[in-house]
Amino acid sequence: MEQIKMAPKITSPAPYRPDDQMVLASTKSTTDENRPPSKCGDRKMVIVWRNVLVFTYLHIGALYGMYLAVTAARFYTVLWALLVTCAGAVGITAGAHRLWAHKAYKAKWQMRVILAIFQTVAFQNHIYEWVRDHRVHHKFSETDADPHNANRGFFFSHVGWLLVKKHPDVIRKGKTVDMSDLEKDFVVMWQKRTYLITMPILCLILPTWIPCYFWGEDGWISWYVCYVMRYTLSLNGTWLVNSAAHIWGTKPFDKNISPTENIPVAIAAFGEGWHNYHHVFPWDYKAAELGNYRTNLTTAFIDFFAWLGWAYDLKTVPVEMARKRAARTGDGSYQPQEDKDST
Ligand code: ST9
Ligand code: ZN
Ligand code: ZN
Repeated sequence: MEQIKMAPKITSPAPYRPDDQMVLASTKSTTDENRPPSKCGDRKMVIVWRNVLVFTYLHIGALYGMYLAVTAARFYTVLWALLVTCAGAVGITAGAHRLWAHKAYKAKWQMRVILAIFQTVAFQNHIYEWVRDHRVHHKFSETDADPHNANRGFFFSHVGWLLVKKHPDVIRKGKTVDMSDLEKDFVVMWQKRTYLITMPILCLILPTWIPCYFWGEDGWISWYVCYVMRYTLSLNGTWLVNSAAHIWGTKPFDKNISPTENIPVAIAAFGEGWHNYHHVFPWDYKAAELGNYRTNLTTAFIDFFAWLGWAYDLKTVPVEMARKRAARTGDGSYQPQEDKDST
């Protein structure tokens, strides 16, 4: 396992740099500074009603799906929904996030194909678009150029950003993000080209059809449990990283940024809730200081593939470097490793 002794030179994606904030802040007028955070300048938000309708249906349908899951669905159907949730989740966390957005490790093409299939199951846009938005989020965190800017409140950073047109800064500053590594990855580009066909098959049709064909589940139940409920809950698990883990929790590594360490989110989002650490050290393949599998299922998944030889060049941050950073910029909540081990 590769241990990085010094902050590695990463050109893309740029890790969070306080200078980005400062440059942006210095170009703002005093009026901009004084504006309440919930408003987006003088710009009128353009609501995308198609998305409002779709997400309203999904959330009402998910409640109905939960009701069906406990009252009418077969046991295997619920188990299947759980399995599909896990596949989609690691497609996002181990694939889109840690591998493609942050290059925290390398993967052989066989593993990249599996991750691309799983990422398609999750339907959170194709890998290229997901990574572009995420790199922009890290580079321009908590500014108008951040697609889900947490300064605009819980609702906006959770789901609101998907219900309105993007702020022009997201698109303008987003163009400065280097995506050439993904453009060279045939798996990513193939998924992008075929997404409109593969996504409905892998996210909607197969998850619904398999319970009907193999164990005779009712089509209506399967649709609401294995697609609507499973998909909507997975989306909310992911969105909590952008909302809750940017609002509530401790900041042991950098108190000057909004991302936090949030244990419930870490569990719900397969290990992506150690978000203060992640914004400070985005290249760590664990997206957390320690490799505790209970709160970081994604790390277990990557470690398994590393054991198989399909994942390699895993990047980590030495505990000593994290400790020094905590002492310099943390909020005082950092616990040295020995203390954590004893809890
Ligand atoms: C979803 C994504 O849910 C969730 C991501 C969350 C990330 C969390 C990260 C945390 C870690 C991971 C945790 C995982 C945990 C998993 C646990 C699971 C249990 N840079 O977008 P358009 C340009 S998606 C540069 O249409 P509008 C570009 O030219 C849900 N340029 O903007 C683009 O054209 P093209 C499913 C950019 O019109 C053009 O602008 N998906 C950038 O303002 C137009 O782009 C949906 O529901 C950029 N960043 O519309 C779809 N962005 O793409 C929702 C854009 O051709 N989206 N450009 O190059 C939409 O409908 C629209 O995007 C919109 C904005 C209405 C929101
Ligand atoms: Zn974040
Ligand atoms: Zn990230």
